[in-house]
Amino acid sequence: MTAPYDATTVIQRYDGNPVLAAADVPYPATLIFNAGVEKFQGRYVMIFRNDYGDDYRGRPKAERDTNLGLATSDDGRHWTVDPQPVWKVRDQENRRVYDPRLTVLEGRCYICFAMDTRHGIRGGLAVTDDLRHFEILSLSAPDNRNMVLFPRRIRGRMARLERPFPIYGRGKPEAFDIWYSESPDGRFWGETRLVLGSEQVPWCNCKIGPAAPPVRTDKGWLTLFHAVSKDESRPLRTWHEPPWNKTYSMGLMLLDLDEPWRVIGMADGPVMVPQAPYEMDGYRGSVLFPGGMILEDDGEVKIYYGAADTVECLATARVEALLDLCRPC
Ligand code: BMA
Repeated sequence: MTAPYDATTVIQRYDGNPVLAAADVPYPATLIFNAGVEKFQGRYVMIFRNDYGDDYRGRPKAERDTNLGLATSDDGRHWTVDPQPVWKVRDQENRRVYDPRLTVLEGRCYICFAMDTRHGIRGGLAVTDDLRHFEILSLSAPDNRNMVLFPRRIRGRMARLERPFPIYGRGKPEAFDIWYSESPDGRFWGETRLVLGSEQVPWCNCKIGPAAPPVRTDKGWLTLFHAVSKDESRPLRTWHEPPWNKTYSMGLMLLDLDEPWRVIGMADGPVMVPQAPYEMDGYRGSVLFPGGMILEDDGEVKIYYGAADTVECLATARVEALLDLCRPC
């Protein structure tokens, strides 16, 4: 699959990719990916997923585990990892917390995450003031994940995008969609509405899901999403079994500022597809999984993404160019 226009002129990969990999982490680490990134308390902060305890190269599974680590940076490119992981959940019911997304709202740092439990996958929201202690505000009913919180209230309420997985009701497997909900306090969620159905993304044949928390511009909420195409006749490079055949690309849409469940613009095709060696080859090759987007004062947009479920990368673009890609709809 290729982009129908030269997306490489709009979004540029950072020459120093990956920005974070297992070798940069001072505790047991194997796969470092799917990070949330924000500017908080005067610096860039990243909370990343670390899958460890095995080499993930297809041997019989050893003691696999997941924790979340913290990295900080002055320029968003060079990162220093804290000496210890900052969050891990493992008890009788809850198996792990992963895929964090960060949003600063009214001076506090919120973290959306997925939680694997014995009874399904739950999407959660927690808040932290020091990036080391996390107060869980809510956990959805299963199955739901890929939640992202808007950095401003909408109609006076907290607002999020989310991706439930309706396995019986959609008529074909993994036709999952992006939804919107609101909450007065981060604990109670409702007013749920459909934002984008996977069938509205003609260049993917499987599921879609929220990526980075939306970024506010004068024209609307600039919103990345991930979109998955599956081709069983084309096994992709992977370190794991069974054969892997899902390509994760980046889509881009514009949501209405006041009614963000309304899509007002959309890029015609993927704005970034896996191409670089570190995106094609890894635990699950051909995966781009964006989790952070920062709009700088000078109009540069930094996009942070997990590549091949193995490393964390950076790409940049101009905000005007991204907005131009979003055709009115
Ligand atoms: C999704 C999640 C992500 C992962 C992606 C690609 O379903 O599990 O954590 O990055 O698949 O493997």
